[in-house]
Order: sequence, then C-alpha cells, then structure tokens
Amino acid sequence: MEFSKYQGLGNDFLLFDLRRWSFPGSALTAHPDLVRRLCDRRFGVGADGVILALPAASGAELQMRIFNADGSEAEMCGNGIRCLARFLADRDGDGPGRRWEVETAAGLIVPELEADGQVRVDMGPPFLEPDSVPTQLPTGPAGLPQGELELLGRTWAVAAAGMGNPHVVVPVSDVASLDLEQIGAALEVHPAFPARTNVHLVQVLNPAHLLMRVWERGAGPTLACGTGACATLVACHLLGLCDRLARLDLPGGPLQIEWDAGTGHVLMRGPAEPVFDGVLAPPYAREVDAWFGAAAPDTAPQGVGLQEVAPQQLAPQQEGDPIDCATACTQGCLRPEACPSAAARAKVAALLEGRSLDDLVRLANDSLESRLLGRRSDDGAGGV
Ligand code: ZDP
Repeated sequence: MEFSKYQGLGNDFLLFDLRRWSFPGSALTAHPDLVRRLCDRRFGVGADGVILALPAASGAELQMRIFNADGSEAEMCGNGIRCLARFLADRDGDGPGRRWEVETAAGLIVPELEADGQVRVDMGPPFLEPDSVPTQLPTGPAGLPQGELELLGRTWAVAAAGMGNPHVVVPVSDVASLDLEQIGAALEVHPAFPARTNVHLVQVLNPAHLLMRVWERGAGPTLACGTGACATLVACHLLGLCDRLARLDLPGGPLQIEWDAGTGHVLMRGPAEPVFDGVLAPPYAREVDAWFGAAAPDTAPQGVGLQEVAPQQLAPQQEGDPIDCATACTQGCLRPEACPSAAARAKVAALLEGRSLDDLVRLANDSLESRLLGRRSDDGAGGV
C-alpha cells in the first residue's frame, strides 16, 4: 500500500490516492484507531493527519477526506488541500494552471497550481452564522459570533468563524508570551463550541501583516493551519483590525490570504512540498487495505481490497484489442499466445540474471532518486 507524505508550512499529511476506486469516497467509514497509529510520530509514520483522494459523489473531479492525528474527521483542511493538489500534480505530471474541483464536507473547494509551484485555493465563503460554525456565541456588533469567555482566571474577548470547520480567533497584544498549550487545550473543548474548535492567537503587526499561533482541534499545536489563517483574516477584518488582503505569519511560514469583496470567497496562497513516498509494511498495509476495502460493494470478491473496476463492468475483449492485463488477467489470460505478461516476465528474468542483490538495490535507489529529482526540477526550486 503506497502513500506519500507532503507538508505545507510544516503541517504534514499522509496522502493516499484512491481516485480509481469504483464507488464514491463517502462510502468509507472512519477508522480512528488506525489513523492515530499511522500519525504517531514514534510508533507510526508521523503526521498531523491522513488525507484520502477519492472518487467524487457528484460532478466534481474528486473528493477529499481528512482525518486528524487523533482519528477524528475534519470537514476541511487548508494546508491539506494544497498538499493534495501538489500530490495529484506530481502523480499525474500536471503543471501550472491545473485546477481541481474537490468535493469536501465544507463544499466545493478549488485549488490551482501556480507557476512558482505555490498553490492558490478558492476556499469558498466563510460561515459567520453561529449555527454554521458551530458556536453558542451570539452574533456581535462586528457581524460574526463574538463574546467574552472566562478561562484560566482571565477574560478573553474572542470571535468565531467557520471555513467548513470551526475556528475561534483570539486577538492579543503579544502571541509569544502566552501559554498556547494551556489556552488551546481549554478553548478547544469550551462548551461554547459544541463540535470542539481550532484555536488561533493572533497579533496584529499592521493591517496587512498578522502573526498567529495555532492550536488545532484533534492535533494540538501545529506549525500552520490554512483554514485557520482564512478564518483569522476574516474575523480580524470584521473586527476592524486588518485589510481584506494580508500576510499571515504562522510558526511554519507565511500564507497570503484575501477575502475577495466581489465573490465573498476567501483565497489562500501558500506552499506545499513532497517529503517522501512510502510503502507500508505488511501488517499496516493489510489494515489499511481492509479499511479501504471494507466499503466495497457486495459484488466484490471476498478478501480483495481495492477494486479499480468491477470485472463484470468490462466490455468483452475483442480480437486485436490491446490487452489490459491488469484487469483481464483477473478473469484468466485471454490470449496466452500474445501474453504481454510473459514478455514482461522474460525481461525481468534477463534483468535479474547475473546481478547481485547490491546491484539491484543500487538500481532501485538510482531510479527513486531520479524520480524525485525529476519531480523537483519541474518547479525550478532546486534539489531535494
Ligand atoms: O478542523 C480540524 O479539526 C482541523 N484540525 C483540521 C485540519 C485543518 C488544517 N490545519 C488546515 O490547514 O486547515 C489542516
């Protein structure tokens, strides 16, 4: 079971490409225990979340689902969707200008690859009604949920906004001096936020430049939060603290966020980078395969995980058609006299003959390295 790790400003994700699955990704149930173990930085691969690229349920090109490191599912993920865009582009060989319509639990989100390798995302409109965040805070004078919360012996003036997922924004005079661990952990589960919340401390340097620290729902302190940066810009703009377009500095680096006056949509621009491609060891692979395969329709053969296309949906093979052995062979070889697999096996035998294990390891390393270097040279950003 292959996956890739990507990071956007140090917010890191494990990505699985399940786009060729034969039924919509919404059929998949969550598997919190497995996600928690995969995301564990010592016992697992290590990540802030797991992202699945799945077939769309309606109209869009694909569906994204995102699970936090604690196994809970989030509606959306800003850094994650930038990582997803780079991941898809790297897998498919797509370049600047490519855009994807992605179904998420927060609606249709549209990332686009830019010429410099950054990803620009139309994050849609923010949610400013208390019920849609969701929050118990009432709509305040600035036109978004606002209130004062008693916490850790202090009163905090906060505002809330949704980007599909919930965010509380706390403007302060000095983000560095505060105990994010304490404030974040307490605000995440504050009764004013029935679905828990992501927590953002923000300091206004000037109306076009904000400084943030992030406590993520389900993940704790992270280096960046894309949806959080969007919610923070919207909240700060409504509170009269910043412009519609600003740079938001997160611990992992800057994001550019704009709340477009014409469309009412929030636009986010920032980086996303590949870290490595991996293959899960057999016990993990079996579990992941069982997770993805568990949603397979009744017609799927027992014990088989991913079904790219159900065999009975294939058109009958015609004489002279190229053979797609990946699917045809599952029903037995249709044209043994012209079997391309036999030719491939002969090639492999010739390759193996007379080579030592060391030679083969060297060969594999070289090809992995050249693949990675090839990928990086596409965006002109230099080596790995
Ligand atoms: O809403 C949540 O539960 C978040 N932890 C989801 C992830 C959000 C993220 N940090 C982002 O960039 O938007 C990845």
